[in-house]
Amino acid sequence: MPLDSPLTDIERPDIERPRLLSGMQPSADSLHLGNYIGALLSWKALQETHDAFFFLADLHAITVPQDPAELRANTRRTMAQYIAAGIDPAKSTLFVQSHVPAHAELAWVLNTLTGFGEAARMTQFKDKAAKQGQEAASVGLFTYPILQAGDILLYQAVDVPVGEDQRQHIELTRDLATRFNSRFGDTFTVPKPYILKDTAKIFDLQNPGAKMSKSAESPTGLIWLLDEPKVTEKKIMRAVTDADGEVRFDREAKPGLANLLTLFAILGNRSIESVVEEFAGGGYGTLKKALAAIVVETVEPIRTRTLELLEDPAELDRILAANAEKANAVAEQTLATVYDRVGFLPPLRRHR
Ligand code: ATP
Ligand code: LTN
Repeated sequence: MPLDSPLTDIERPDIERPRLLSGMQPSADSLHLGNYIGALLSWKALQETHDAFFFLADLHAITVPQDPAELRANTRRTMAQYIAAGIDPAKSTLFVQSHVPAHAELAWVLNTLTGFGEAARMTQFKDKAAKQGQEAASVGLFTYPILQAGDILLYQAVDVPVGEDQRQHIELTRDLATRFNSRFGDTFTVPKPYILKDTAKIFDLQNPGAKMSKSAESPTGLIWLLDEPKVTEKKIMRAVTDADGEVRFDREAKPGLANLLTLFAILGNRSIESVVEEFAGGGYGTLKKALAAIVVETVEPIRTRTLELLEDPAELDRILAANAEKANAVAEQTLATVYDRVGFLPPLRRHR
């Protein structure tokens, strides 16, 4: 560590409220029920116990082609859905990634510490590149996990709640943090993977072998948070089940029904056993009807609140600006330390 370093005061997370960070890409105009259950519900609970930072990963979104006007609109809409779903900008720091220039700046430094082979092992890149055709995939898509590592390390986050598919990116983040710390002196908190339980995984209503995902082939298997109640009801009533008609939980043999029971239990805040007990002996139709009512009860207030928030984009932008200021204050401090540690000459003044 440089002994003459003027920047040794690294902000460390408050142990009482560990620092937490997570984000999603604003790559659709509505979030779906899988995003709500797999991410937003747990984020909402975690903001009570953690010093939480949640952001919209717009820098990540452009790693695949985006229409500029749509990206801008989707970013506001997704942010409105975070707030409508209960992420409170007074409790959590809620911001847009591109409003904090340090993300791109730290990513550059981390790029120089990442081995080419190391990056090439990331399976999400392989999957996404295969979808587009290897030749069409951008270098940005290749370095996506390094940008993600920077997101996490800038805030000295301890906990990073993500789905199982992101585990490899968190491992890379840990490796890069450890590498930087041993080469340049203790700078980054090494984050812990905080993998959300697989029980929170929601499957496609038409294709229950696949997770509910915005890149699904058909929209009928997805419940969008911004769907009208009638549409939601219809999608649930038409959900694929099986022919034996017996209400019991069996993920392997009865994946469609298992998904409906999981949704019922999570949104109704009860155990799967109690749902099975209540509906055993009845047909799937009765279960679906009751489930549709619970889903609408959950989703409708989110839809209404989102539309309300979107009526006042200036207020939304004001919230984002205030939160970006909080995020920038933390991120700038880490970045300044990193720049110093790698040996950059201090600028007389930062140009923003
Ligand atoms: P894509 O189709 O581009 O992969 P997606 O709809 O699967 O998108 P992501 O943007 O990858 O969603 O994920 C955002 C967040 O939502 C992540 O935290 C992820 O774990 C969670 N999530 C996404 N789909 C589901 C699902 N079906 N069940 C539970 N959680 C989910
Ligand atoms: N890759 C993540 C989104 C994401 C993220 C992050 C999550 C970008 N940067 C930092 C946690 C921490 C995804 O696709 N779900």
